[in-house]
Amino acid sequence: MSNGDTICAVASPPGRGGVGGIRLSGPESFLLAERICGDLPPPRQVGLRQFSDGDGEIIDTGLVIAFKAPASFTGEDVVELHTHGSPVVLEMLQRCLVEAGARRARPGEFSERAFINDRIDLAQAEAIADLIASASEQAARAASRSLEGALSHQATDLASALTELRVWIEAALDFPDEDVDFLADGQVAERVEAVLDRIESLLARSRSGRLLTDGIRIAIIGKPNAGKSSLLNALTRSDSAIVTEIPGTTRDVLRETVTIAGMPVILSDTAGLRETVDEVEIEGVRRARREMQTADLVFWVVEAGDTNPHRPEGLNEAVPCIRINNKIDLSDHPPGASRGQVNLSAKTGAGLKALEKTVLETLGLDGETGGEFSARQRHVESIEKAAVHVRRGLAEIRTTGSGELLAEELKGAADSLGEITGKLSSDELLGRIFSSFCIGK
Ligand SMILES: Nc1nc2c(ncn2[C@@H]2O[C@H](COP(=O)(O)OP(=O)(O)O)[C@@H](O)[C@H]2O)c(=O)[nH]1
Ligand SMILES: [Mg+2]
Repeated sequence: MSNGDTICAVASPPGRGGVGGIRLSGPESFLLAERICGDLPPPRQVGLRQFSDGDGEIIDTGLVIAFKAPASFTGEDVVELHTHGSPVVLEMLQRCLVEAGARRARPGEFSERAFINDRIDLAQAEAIADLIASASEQAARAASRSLEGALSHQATDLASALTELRVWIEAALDFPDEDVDFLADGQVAERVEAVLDRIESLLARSRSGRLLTDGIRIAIIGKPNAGKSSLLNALTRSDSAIVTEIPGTTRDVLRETVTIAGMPVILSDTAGLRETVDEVEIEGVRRARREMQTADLVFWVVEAGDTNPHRPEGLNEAVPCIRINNKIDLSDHPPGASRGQVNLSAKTGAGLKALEKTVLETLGLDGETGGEFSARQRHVESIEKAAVHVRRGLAEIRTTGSGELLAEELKGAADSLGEITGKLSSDELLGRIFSSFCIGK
């Protein structure tokens, strides 16, 4: 990761548009930009300039802004050139910059430099990518809050609390002659428990945040003819899935993206679960099972008249499941939700609103705290690891009374949380994260 050179990239999306942008970052940024547009306006002020190539021929007229290090996105000297949004103009200008000595940036290299120069931490850099990629309003708002540091601050606060606790315990171990043996008197366990509560709470909220970033994957499963495809169509307000009265119509997994109360949702309609000799259907059933095991949530669709349906085999205990009693227009069930079940009619639409509400409740995305900040699977795993360490430490102090082992686990937990902000991340992990960004970011 050399910080010495000056990088440039088109920062606007590919294709034509009203405005296009080129970004430069590094020690030579001002010099290189001056070659193209003459003198620069004072830092952070917009200047209208003509952009010319190496022979002095005008390519375009546009706006230029310079940012003096360290008060810039990357923490280095940065210049932004705002041109007309023509891919040809942008490429011509970029070629001039490269001929003058700039290097084309790798994907995510601007964010990487911002991270290296301590302008943002790793979770914030990821939030920029997630904000740009956000598929719904809630997801965008959540990513924006993570970019402001909502996740980072909580992870950092918890890591500090763990470290403080560890230092306190280590001090007690170093001075064993004190009157009170506080390691044995339950005080320590109480304090560790309090921190564990906070970790569990952050974990739950990060799981919700992860759903916003990746989209909530919901698998619709059930027996043939229960109305799975009809439900998909009702929720997407389309006729994407083929609906017939012939059992076994759906054979492959069909995915559709919708937003439910502002949340991005990826619905998958699957083949009805049944024993069959049809080779295509067997594969379809296999795919349906895989889908329900990897989903974030399962819609188990049954016919409302079916009073004692068999719970599908292989339903992963860890995946929450909402039982949907469909076709209530044919029975006398009232529409609505009760006890994790929802009565509805995919045909008339009665009860669909109650289903949407139940989805949010089941995933903890309702109310004030739902979707507080965006998160990634990587963050969820780090917090899970931290919780495992703390639980192990707690068991240690309760069974063996060992303060040393508890202190060790608390250190492990704080280190795991440190991975979120990148304070303690390997170069390999950093490389993987930044290279998944787009160029110019
Ligand atoms: N009356 C009524 N019929 C429905 C409802 N939902 C689905 N159906 C019918 O049930 C049959 C099977 O529906 P389909 O969506 O293909 O079921 P799948 O096999 O589970 O995908 C079709 O004839 C649908 O029109 C409903 O809510 N009410
Ligand atoms: Mg179907």
